Amino acid sequence: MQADIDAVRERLRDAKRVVVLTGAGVSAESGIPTFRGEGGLWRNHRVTDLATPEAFARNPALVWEFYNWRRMVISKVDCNPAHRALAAMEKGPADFALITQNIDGLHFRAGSRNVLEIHGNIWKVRCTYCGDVHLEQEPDFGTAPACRKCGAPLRPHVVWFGEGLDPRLLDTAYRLSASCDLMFVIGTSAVVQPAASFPFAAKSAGAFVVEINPERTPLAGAVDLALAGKAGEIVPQLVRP
Ligand code: BJW
Ligand code: ZN
Repeated sequence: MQADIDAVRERLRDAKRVVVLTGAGVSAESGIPTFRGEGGLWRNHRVTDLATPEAFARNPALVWEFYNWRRMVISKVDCNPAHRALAAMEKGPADFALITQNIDGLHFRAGSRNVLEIHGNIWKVRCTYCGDVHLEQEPDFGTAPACRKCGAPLRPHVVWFGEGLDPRLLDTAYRLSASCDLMFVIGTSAVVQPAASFPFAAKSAGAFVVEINPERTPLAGAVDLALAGKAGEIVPQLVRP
């Protein structure tokens, strides 16, 4: 493992364009449950069953309760060594971009700046009618919040299953992936599209792709190097002086 880490440190030193793709595993060590691991249940609902437009149409109050609970959890945790190490990586000599599937905002809190939140942000809400988006930092947002502009129901500004990603963000994410020379894929089960295809875009364009995850994922056979371990333990070793 140490030899692999040293080799990656060397690649990082020489890289011109670095892209990092993160998932829920990066926030796991902050105490935020992942989607598909243990803790991927809320009141006996699979979390992934609540993150859908159908669930919101059926029972918006339940979906809001679920998001209020998550906002509460996130408001009480702190970023961890992996978030901080990625913020440090951005300060290195290479062009750097972080594409995250996480909606918790912890990369920003840790100091990362060039961040694409492709699945949205839990601290933003959007009007279901006029589309107005604004920040709402109070964790408990009630179960039937209404738009201040038009009175229509508000929803979390996140991307649910079956919904399209913001086309501009998606385009930027593909462009970055296909033009980097080093990509890190950290803490994602790599099963949710289109994010799971970014590492393939990077690979096809000739990038060296490193995965960091304690579990084997469907990507493992396709990446150049899979580092088996926790993000909070491995990423800081890549950036320490
Ligand atoms: C650690 C660790 C530690 C633990 N250190 N690691 C093509 C093929 C097949 C299906 C599709 C396809 N295209 C689209 C689909 C359908 C669907 C999809 O991909 N389904 C698959 C599940 C089969 N995709 C979509 O619906 C997407 N929409 C789309 O493509 O639209 C097309 C369209 C175009 C035009 C019009 C209409 C439609 C949207 C996907 C949105 C996903 N949304 C969610 C919810 C966000 C809001 C919220 O959080 O509430 O995003 S679902 C959930 O999964 C969340 C996550 O961002 C996402 C990914 O999960 P992630 O981050 O990988 O977490 P886990 O839990 O799965 O994995 C954690 C990992 O961490 C594990 O591997 C652990 O081992 C590891 N780990 N501790 C490092 N300490
Ligand atoms: Zn409105």
